[in-house]
Amino acid sequence: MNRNYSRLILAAAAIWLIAPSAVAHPGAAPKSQHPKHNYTASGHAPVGVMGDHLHGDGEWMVSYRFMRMEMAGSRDGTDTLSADDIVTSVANRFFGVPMQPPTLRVVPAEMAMDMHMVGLMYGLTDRVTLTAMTSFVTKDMDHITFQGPVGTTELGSFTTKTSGFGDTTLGALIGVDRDGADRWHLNLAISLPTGSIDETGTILTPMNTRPTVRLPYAMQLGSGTFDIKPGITYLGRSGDWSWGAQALGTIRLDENDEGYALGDRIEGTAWLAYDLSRNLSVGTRVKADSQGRIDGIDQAIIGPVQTADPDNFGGETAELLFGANYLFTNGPFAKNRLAIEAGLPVHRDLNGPQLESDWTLTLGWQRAF
Ligand SMILES: [Cu+2]
Repeated sequence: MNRNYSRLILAAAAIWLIAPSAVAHPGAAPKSQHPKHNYTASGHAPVGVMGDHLHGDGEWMVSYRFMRMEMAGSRDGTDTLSADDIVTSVANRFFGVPMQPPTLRVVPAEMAMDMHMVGLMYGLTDRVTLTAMTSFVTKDMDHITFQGPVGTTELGSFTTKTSGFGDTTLGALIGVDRDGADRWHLNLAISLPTGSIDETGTILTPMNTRPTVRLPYAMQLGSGTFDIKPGITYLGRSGDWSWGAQALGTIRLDENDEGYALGDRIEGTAWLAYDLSRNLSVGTRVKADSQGRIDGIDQAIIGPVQTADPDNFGGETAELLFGANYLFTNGPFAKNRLAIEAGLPVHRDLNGPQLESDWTLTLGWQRAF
């Protein structure tokens, strides 16, 4: 963590701590000006979209999202690679370092990632909503180790596991055009490196030893860098139909303490939803994601495995998702929202070899006050 950025944290924290009390709320300000879209299930985008809606002056929202992603099998570009392909044909970038074989010898087979995300939103004014989000992440990766420096004889398998807090995002949504059927806002956020980047685990080497080492990039919990996340969001509505689109970037401001920065990223998404009732909407969404390779290298991450090579990171993916939103409007659960969204990959062009995603699932709960 670069100390020069401690001011950024302080500034962001100050906005959060001071700004709400600095804005006058004479008495209990009426919230009747909130347009109808805040009070239908489709007033919020599919639950996988972040920073999709503004809140009215003085309104709070807390949210919890659970996201699971599962990956299995490897791919380089758009071609799938078997474990045998990898250990016979993919060069080990660390060959030449003592004990490092010429080709890869350890192959990731599967990975599961769970993220528990807790978010807070606050309507500073009708035009500006502050956002904060942090997460708790669990990662599990299963590997196969092949015996010795060459050949396709399997020696055994092992699993590495990490868990802890991920990075934390503080930001603001700024309404540009908030009236009428078409609405626009800007997304501005910074990501703070609260997630660990020096997690370790015990591995099985091709020489049948079991050392504890720093785990590869994909098993770390945070980026280790301060990132800025600029974006723009569009929302439209006509009758029972609503739609929207969002573009969001992640720009790493520096390299982290271990000497690298994850690739910059741009994500674009567009969705369409239909109101079955005021309480229930169903929707579909496409999401495209492009991320660069890792810039730099962590000298402590080394091994005959694809995940230890910073060039095997990022790529282009597209996903097709389906989901539903439910809004309680009456009774003791009024103002609570529940949502689900599941996605399948439709395009994966990876800087590989890299594990490829199989599916994602997001469940969410939101409550406004
Ligand atoms: Cu909200």
